[in-house]
Formats: sequence, C-alpha cells, structure tokens
Amino acid sequence: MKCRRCREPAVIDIRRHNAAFCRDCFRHHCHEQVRRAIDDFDMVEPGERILVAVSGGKDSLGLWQILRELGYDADGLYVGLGIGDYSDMSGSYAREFAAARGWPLLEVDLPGDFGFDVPTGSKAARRAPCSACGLSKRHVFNEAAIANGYGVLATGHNLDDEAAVLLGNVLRWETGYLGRQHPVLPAARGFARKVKPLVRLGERELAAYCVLADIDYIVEECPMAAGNRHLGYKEALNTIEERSPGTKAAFLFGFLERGHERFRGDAEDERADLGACRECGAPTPGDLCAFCRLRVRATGQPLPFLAEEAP
Ligand code: Q46
Ligand code: ZN
Repeated sequence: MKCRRCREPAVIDIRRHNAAFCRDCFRHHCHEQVRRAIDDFDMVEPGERILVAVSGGKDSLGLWQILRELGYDADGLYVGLGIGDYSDMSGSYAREFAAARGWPLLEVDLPGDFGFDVPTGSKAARRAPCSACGLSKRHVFNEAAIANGYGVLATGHNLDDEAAVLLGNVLRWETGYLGRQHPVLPAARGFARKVKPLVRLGERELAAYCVLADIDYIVEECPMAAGNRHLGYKEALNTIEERSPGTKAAFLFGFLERGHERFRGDAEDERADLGACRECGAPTPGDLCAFCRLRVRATGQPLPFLAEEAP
C-alpha cells in the first residue's frame, strides 16, 4: 500500500476516498479536510478568535490542534460535567494538552459554578442523561463564548456524529432539527456562531490523527452514553458503510446540498420569537430558559430572582 500523495509506504487507508497515506501526508489530508470545511461553509472570518469546546477526547483535542496548525487564533473551553471519575479524567487530559502547548484553556464547572452535576440534573428533571447534559453544554458553551468575546464557537462533531444525528432526525422527521442541522449555525441575538469544522473527517481518521500527532486523549467512553439512540444510529450506519464505503458522506453532504434548504424555514420560525430568560438572559421562548429550569429542579433551590419574588 503506497501513499497517494508521495508514493512512500502508507500507514492508513481511507476507503471512502479510495486512498492511502503515509504519516505526513495523512496529517496534510486532515488539515486539508478542515480547511475545506471552513472555506466551503464560511465558518470563520479573518482575524476572528475561535473558542473550541474540548472534552479531552480525540475529536475535540484533534480539532484544537488542527485549527492552531492552520494558523487560527483558537483557545479551549472545558466544561466539567460532574460525571464521576470520567469527568476527573477527561479534565486532566484537556488540561495537560493545553499546558503542554501553552494554549489558554477556559474552564467552567457545572457542580462548582451552577450547583449541580449531570447525573443529578438528569434524575431531577426526569430527562435522559445525554439530554440534560447536551442542554447544559449548549448553554454553557454559548454563554462562555459570548462572555469572553469569541466570535465563533467550534465543536468536535465529526462526519460519523453528524450522519448519525441526521439519521435520527430523518427517522422521526424532526423538521425543526433538520433545519438547524448544518455545519454553521449563524450568530443571532444572544447566540454565538457555532461551527463544526470536522464534518469532513470520520471518527477513525480523528483517532489516527491523534495517534500520529502524539495527542494523548481519553479513550474511555462516557459511562452515561450506554444505550443512547445515537450509538445505535452510528452502528447502523457503520454496517451500511462497511458494504458501501462513502455512503455516510453521501448521506450527509447530499442532505446539506439538496435537503437542508427545504427545512430551514422550520428552524428560523423557532428562533424568530425568542425573548430573554429572566434569570440568565439566554434566548428562550418562555420566561425561564431550559437550562435555568433544569438548574432549579436539580438544585432544589429557587434562583435568586425567584427567591426575591416569593412572598
Ligand atoms: S458526555 Fe454528556 Fe456525552 Fe456523557 S452524558 Fe451523554 S452527552 S455521553 S458527548
Ligand atoms: Zn436562563
């Protein structure tokens, strides 16, 4: 097996591209895929500062490394979720990664800063752990980007993640979610722009990138992920991909080119009449945003303004 670019011996093959690469050319390939995603979808404006949400896993640390190597002004954000040893370990990986390179890492801790952790929040709100967790992360990421003056927030969602989310949304015809499923969510009042620069790279490519680039990342999966629907969709797509390489990318990029536009209106309607949360100012259709409602339930404590209003 020879490298497609330089004809030296290859270390990895990528069936959907019908190509194999040596170590250096594979790194170049990963950089190129991220550069293309950023250019094709106009993710970042010149001179803009990027905040990268890092979990200590391969995708987010790989993304931070690639963005820096491409010359972007990118800092990290780690959010402690309070998921036992898993959070302790993932935090250590993120901190060590940042410290070894001297790159700034912002930290927010759900238990320390907001008084609850994901397991408690999910039980109290009777939500699946990943639902309480996802809602908390979206809220905290957005708040941190805006409060610290970053124009854009980048997350490590890769091709496998996005294809699995798309499959879930199509299976249930979630038209609002389909309208929002895009590698770029534009900024709006109270929302930072959100981008997913890894959409052109698969999970296996990210794992290989980290190994070849000497990035130490947490290999353990989050203990709360077991049994969630997303994993089932990923497995189903992997089975299809195994038989017909390239299907996953065709599914996602075909949607982005020919399907997404048709659902955009549904998402815009949902965003159109949002007010500000009475507690934290985040955009919300109601009085209190979903994160503040979760927080009230999880901590069992009224928020300061609610306490003031009590008779
Ligand atoms: S951290 Fe949170 Fe994930 Fe764990 S609880 Fe689910 S969403 S699986 S990326
Ligand atoms: Zn709020």
